[in-house]
Amino acid sequence: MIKLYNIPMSGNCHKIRLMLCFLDLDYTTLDLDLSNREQKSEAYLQRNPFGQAPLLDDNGTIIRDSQAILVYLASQYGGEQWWPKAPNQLAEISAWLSTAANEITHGPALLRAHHLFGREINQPMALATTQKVLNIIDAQLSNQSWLVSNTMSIADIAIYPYIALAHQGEIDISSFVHISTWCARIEALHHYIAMPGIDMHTGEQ
Ligand SMILES: N[C@@H](CCC(=O)N[C@@H](CS)C(=O)NCC(=O)O)C(=O)O
Repeated sequence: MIKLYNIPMSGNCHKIRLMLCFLDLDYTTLDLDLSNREQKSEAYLQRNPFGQAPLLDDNGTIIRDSQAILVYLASQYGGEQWWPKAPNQLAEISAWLSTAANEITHGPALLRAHHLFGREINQPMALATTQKVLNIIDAQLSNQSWLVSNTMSIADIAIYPYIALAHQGEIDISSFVHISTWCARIEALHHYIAMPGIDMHTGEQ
């Protein structure tokens, strides 16, 4: 059985919870006890030296990092819909995974960490990063339903959670119509699951 080392309030972990559900895979979540710093315990650091979640254990195959786990699940279990063969599509998906790890992490995810968990951040820089990445994503979605090609991919899953949680970082995405519609499109999918803090979006899909 697939085991997901998990933090319930983590958008990075939610990417993996979503992917496992979309693939309809059996899995179990092991919630880390943050109050006892379980993520920094010797036993956990042996699995992930970075001391972070998500971490996937697929019958002994251990993968850290949300983007890497999405790649693993898509290529191992997803078939061509989730892991296309075309090099240009794979490159485009990789570019969005990088955006998730960079601009999304240093923009909306950081603002949420500040407003929800009190993390010290450079707010003007996080706000500027957020505005820029939201503009780019909204433009990308203005004439296509999904971030890459004409079908949902792990690019969408990697970008979605911290956008849907952006209001917890005091960012209002309602003026980004294409993003709001894309969120609603994802939330309408069979097997979609929410997490605390995600309010379902409305919009024509
Ligand atoms: N690049 C990593 C970042 C993971 C990460 O930042 N995890 C946070 C939760 S969202 C964490 O484990 N925080 C606990 C800690 O760092 O002690 C990924 O995408 O998985």
